[in-house]
Amino acid sequence: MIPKLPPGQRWIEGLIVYDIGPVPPLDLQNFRLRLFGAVANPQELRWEDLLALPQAQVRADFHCVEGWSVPDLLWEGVLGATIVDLVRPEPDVAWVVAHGREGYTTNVPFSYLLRPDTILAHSLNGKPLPLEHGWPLRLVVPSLYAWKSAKYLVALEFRRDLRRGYWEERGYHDVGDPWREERRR
Ligand SMILES: Nc1nc2c(c(=O)[nH]1)N[C@H]1C(S)=C(S)[C@@H](COP(=O)(O)O)O[C@H]1N2
Ligand SMILES: [Mo]
Repeated sequence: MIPKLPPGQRWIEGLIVYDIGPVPPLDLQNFRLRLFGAVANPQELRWEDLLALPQAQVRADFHCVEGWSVPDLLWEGVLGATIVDLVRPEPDVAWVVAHGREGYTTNVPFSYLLRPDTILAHSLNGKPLPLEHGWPLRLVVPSLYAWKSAKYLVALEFRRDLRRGYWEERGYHDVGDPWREERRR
């Protein structure tokens, strides 16, 4: 497979870490993933609940808005579509806000959560997620710029209206599709 590069991007070998601030420590026993908002069946999943859901693998390139792209990463976890089946969002849900445990947020169009390569990943290239890449769980949306792939994921909030996340409030695009170069709005 020849990887394809979105406009204005260049390939690099490995991920560059970006964090808005220090990340609180976590014991997996205390891990909870809250799935809440405009859904019929809200959830608070423990680590073992997450692992009991159908598991999937996704191979995808990763595109950062700063201009670098990393080819061919292998993520493993639970597909966004599996989460949607579980919580049954109301028909008019249009946005999902992903929350990181250090307070990071990002808004993702609901339709992108259903992409076949969108995954809540606990493993990268066959190993548990390294701490700096989001341990223990990360939302990975390969079809959007990397700031939409929230690390240290602790909640997904299903919304009818747009609530901007950390970078979106600072001028980054609400959708962020690298193929349309949606870097800023
Ligand atoms: N929780 C959280 N997720 C985050 C960020 C963050 O600061 N906190 N930074 C985002 C940005 S701006 C980028 S470019 C990618 C970087 O991913 P990496 O650190 O795994 O390379 O993570 C995104 N997800
Ligand atoms: Mo970024």
